[in-house]
Amino acid sequence: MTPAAESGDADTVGRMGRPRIGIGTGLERARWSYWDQQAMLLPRSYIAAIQRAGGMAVMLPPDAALAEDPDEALELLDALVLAGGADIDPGAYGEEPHPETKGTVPERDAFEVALTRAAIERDLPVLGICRGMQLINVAQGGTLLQDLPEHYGHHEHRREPGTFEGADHDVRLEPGSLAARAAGEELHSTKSHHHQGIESLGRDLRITGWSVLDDLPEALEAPDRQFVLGVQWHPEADEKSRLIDALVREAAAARAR
Ligand SMILES: [Mn+2]
Repeated sequence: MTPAAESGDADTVGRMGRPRIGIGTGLERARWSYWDQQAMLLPRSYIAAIQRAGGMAVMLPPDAALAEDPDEALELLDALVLAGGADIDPGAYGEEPHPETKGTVPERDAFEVALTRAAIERDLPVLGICRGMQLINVAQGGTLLQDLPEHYGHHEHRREPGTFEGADHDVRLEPGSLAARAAGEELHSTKSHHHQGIESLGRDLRITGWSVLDDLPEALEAPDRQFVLGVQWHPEADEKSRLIDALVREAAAARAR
């Protein structure tokens, strides 16, 4: 962490405005008021966590033109968050869907893969959460395990669909890694809700966190970048987590440079 990131945040924000944190939205059928339609959506917890950390959240819906030219959006941003959500279409890593791989949205996948590759290329700070960590791996040519319960014979990474209840296993973080520095500790409790995970690792990435349950990769990062981090758990759902604050601080420092 640079000194600029730790001190003078208020001055920096006053001069520069809040750091702009882009976050890819889901594309899902949703119901509200009288309506039942396709919607671009995110749980409020992601937006609230970015705002609490001092960032301005900029929602990025799937956009075919941006998938062609991601820099048009990235030029406006100081960091990129890849949120949780639907399983990634296994076609994106050259595999057939497992029966438990459901609700895929290839339009969102293609958009976010393009954004992620371009963000890593220009060394924009990136935080991938759950699906977002898997997406960083796929964007870099890695593959996913499509159904952890089949592979490991347990449901500890997602006890009950739709809640984090009971799935709060710990992860071990590599001492000195970005994951450990951002979390502020090397044994970290998590809010977990996933049934897929990393299989083969993508280019220029390193695994720096593992589940204490089964050694499943739970954090990955790009060691030759300032801040490219993926975590398999949900910091936005955990008031104690410092990960999103770390991203926003990094974005503020990058903005001030
Ligand atoms: Mn897990």
